Amino acid sequence: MSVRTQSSEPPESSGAPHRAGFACFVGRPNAGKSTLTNALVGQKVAITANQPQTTRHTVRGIVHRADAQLILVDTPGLHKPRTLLGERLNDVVRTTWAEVDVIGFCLPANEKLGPGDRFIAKELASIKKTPKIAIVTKTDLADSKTLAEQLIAIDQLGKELGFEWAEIVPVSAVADQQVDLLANLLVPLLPEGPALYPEGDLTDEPEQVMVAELIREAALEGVRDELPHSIAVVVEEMLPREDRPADKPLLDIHAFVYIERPSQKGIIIGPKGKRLKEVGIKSRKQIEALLGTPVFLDLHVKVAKDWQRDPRQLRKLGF
Ligand SMILES: Nc1nc2c(ncn2[C@@H]2O[C@H](COP(=O)(O)OP(=O)(O)OP(=O)(O)O)[C@@H](O)[C@H]2O)c(=O)[nH]1
Ligand SMILES: [Mg+2]
Repeated sequence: MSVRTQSSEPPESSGAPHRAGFACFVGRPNAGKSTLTNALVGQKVAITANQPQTTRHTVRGIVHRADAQLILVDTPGLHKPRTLLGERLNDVVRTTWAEVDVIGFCLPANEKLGPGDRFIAKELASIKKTPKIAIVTKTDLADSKTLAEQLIAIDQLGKELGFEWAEIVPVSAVADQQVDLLANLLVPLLPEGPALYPEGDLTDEPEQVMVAELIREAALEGVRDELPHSIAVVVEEMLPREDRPADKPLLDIHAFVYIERPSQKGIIIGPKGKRLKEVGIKSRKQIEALLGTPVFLDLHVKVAKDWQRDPRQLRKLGF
């Protein structure tokens, strides 16, 4: 077993061929895939939340280095689907595996391997040609004994399924431990080639989608049970306000927060609209930081009955 625990040398700036390619992060919901993607990119390109199934589509984050361009494909957590949306998300993940140069399987350090992890590992075993790195996430939440046991269990899991991990890397995205090392280990597994995205692009997410995601992230905070899954956000319009002087621009953003049942409306809006207002303030700040312009955010709540199970509604919401 080779476990990486030391920082490796920074990449040589000359001599080595330039590499460019794709690495995807897979794992159970809530394993820390999106947080790790953001840490590697150095900016928030994917929203995160302390709830399973936060990510609902693949998000590409781009890491630019002198020696390589590493494109990270953050995928929705793989899980047992209970709705049509869940099935769609799993399909997205499996399609992605076939297209990437290396797969990073994320397993939290502070949770024992479970049936969900084994299920994913088994599927990974069938993808023979693609190198697989096991990434032990959230190491700041585990003591050294727990971490050591986890590393052994993961090594064992590979052996049981008849393959060897290309690497096993413990990281903490939150404490910024070994995140650079992970990048250094992923890069050599990419094919040689020129950059695939323009310098400076950190993601290929359209602005409108990023804005909707930031609103959804704010709306997810503090909601429980089934409600997180019921929330979807669509930005209908983003338009610069007319009649504004050039040095005082304002961007009008009109967005809808969708829920599945009328009974959920009260929770999202809160007493006297307090909660929705907070969601608006919080996400507006993030949107302004992202777009670099003052924003007027107009948020409305709408019911899209049982949208997670309805093919027509799913299409309307972009799935
Ligand atoms: N302490 C600690 N928490 C982390 C770390 N990485 C992620 N988390 C937390 O774990 C939770 C889930 O993180 P996400 O990045 O949203 O997980 P995910 O795997 O993308 O989840 P899905 O999109 O639902 O599949 C969030 O509350 C994160 O803040 C870490 O390195 N340390
Ligand atoms: Mg995610």
